Order: sequence, then structure tokens, then C-alpha cells
Amino acid sequence: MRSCVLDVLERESSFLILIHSNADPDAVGSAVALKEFLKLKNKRAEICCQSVNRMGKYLLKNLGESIVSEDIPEADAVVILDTASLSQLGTCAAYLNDDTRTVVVIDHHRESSFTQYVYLCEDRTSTAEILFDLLPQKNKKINLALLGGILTDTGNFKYATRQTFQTVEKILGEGVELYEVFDMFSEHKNVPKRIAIIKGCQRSKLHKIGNYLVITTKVNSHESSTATFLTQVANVVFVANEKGSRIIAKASQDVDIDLSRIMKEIGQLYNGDGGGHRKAAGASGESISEALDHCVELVRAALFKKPNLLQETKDQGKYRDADEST
Ligand SMILES: [Mn+2]
Repeated sequence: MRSCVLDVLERESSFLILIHSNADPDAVGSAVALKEFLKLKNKRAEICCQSVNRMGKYLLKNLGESIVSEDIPEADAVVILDTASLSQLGTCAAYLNDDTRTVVVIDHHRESSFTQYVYLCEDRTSTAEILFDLLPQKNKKINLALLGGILTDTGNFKYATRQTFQTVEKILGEGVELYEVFDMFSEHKNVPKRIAIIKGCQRSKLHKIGNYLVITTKVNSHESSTATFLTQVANVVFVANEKGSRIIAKASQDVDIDLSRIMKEIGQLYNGDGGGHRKAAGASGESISEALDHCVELVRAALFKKPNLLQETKDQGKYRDADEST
């Protein structure tokens, strides 16, 4: 199938590269690498997708690339990358209607609704790895784009396989340094966010419930990033945004707690609403930034598998010995 794909890339002269909406760095990196390869071949290529996620935007910016979402030029062939179904293409699915054009799909997802096309699917940790093996000619930009996709789709190599590292070894052998790709996703250029996180750390209150560490804090912005940062050291984190009248709650994977229930209850108590997922939830309401201690009490109740301690004030002192609030 690889040679069929290469035949299309050699034969046609203009390409439309489609990737899934809310494109991640694997989709973006694969698309940029393919576009750059086609440019080296003096062919015309445009990347089209409905939207790009935050990490994908970092990659685009660092590689000096752009994508289009409307006014798409005509192309001989369409290449779909890192996408398993038509719905994932979002608004860009419209560019598949012309069935006279050649369509190529390169992907690493198992279940695909695109198998009727020239379809290259390999069991790899990223689409970028498949492209690395496929493209016969590469430059620094291509290698950086692909390594960016590999890095993020493997969760910073957490889910990488031996095959992933073999590909990475080859990329490093072509003159890319590992720090260059980590730098592309660095948050260090986002000064306001870093300040918010640092202030969130400074204002942190630590509550020790048994062996669990719960942190509450307040920021004026970036409460979600602050909560994510603090879950690196705490089991449960509540971050209030004083301006926005909301609280974000996050928990590490090792704690069995349903934060969506806690946030729902807090939202109702403060004349607002709340909910979300078990390990990441939020609530909004009047003066809700005053609710942080309430949140801790609900965590205490949940962790000790007790009914809601808000209604059982007489029991509240029971676990005080274990609480080393600072
Ligand atoms: Mn992927």
C-alpha cells in the first residue's frame, strides 16, 4: 500500500491535506511534513482543517506554517491524515464530495470508515511515524514536525514502543535535537499564564486528609492550567477564579473520587450549577470563591465514604487530627 500512496504523491501535482478538527500535533505535524515534502517536489499543497487545538497551534507557530478553513483551492488529490471518520473532519468533510479526485488516507487508528480509498494504516503510536517511514526525502522542518507529532501522541514517550524509539533514533540521526521539539511545546512564552500559576502556588492552602493531599487556591485567570499544574503534587485541587465566580476541580489518577458530584453540589449551594467528569469538574455561582473550604469538607466526606458532612456538622471535628491545614 505504501507504493500506491507514493504513486499518487508522484503522479498528481496539487494536493489538499485534510486533518481532523481540533487538530492535535500528530495531525498538524503530519500535515506540515507532507506539505513540506510536496513543496520539495515542486507540488502545490494546502492544509485544511476546521480547528486546531492549543498544542497544535504551538507546532504551527514554531514551524511557521498556516492552515486554511475556507476558500479552499482546487486540487488533484486529497490526502486525509490521522482521521478515522468523516465526522471527525467537521466542516472539511465537504471537500470529499468530489468523487472524481484521488483520495489517500494515512492513519494509525484501528477502526476507519475510509477503507474504500487508497488506505495506509499501520499499528503505530502516531501517524507521524508512518509518514517518517513513507516519505523518501526529508529536511529539518519535516523531521521537527514529525517528532512533534510523535512526542505528543505518545504522551511525552510514556506510551512509546520500541518501534517509536527506533523512529526517534533515526530522526535524531538526521540532526534534530530532542530539546528542540520539547521547546516548541514549552509554556515558557506564556507569561500571564505562568504568573497565574505562580500566584496560585503562593496562595495555596494544603489540607491533609489521611494520606491524601488536597490543595485549595485562588487566581484571577488560568484556573484550569493552575489546577493541572498543582495535580502534579496534590491528589485533589480546587482553584477558584474570583473574577469569574467559578471553581475548577481536578484530581490525580490515583484517587477514587467523583469531582463532578462535588462540583454539582457546590454549584447548587451557591445558587449556580456544576458538573463535569470524575477527575475534572467545575462549578459556578454567587461568591463561589468562598466555597473552597466547603469543597475540602466534601472531599473529606467522599474519601471516608461518609454521607455529606455539610449536613453532619457534629462529625466534622472527627478527622481534624489528620488535617494539617497550613
Ligand atoms: Mn494521532
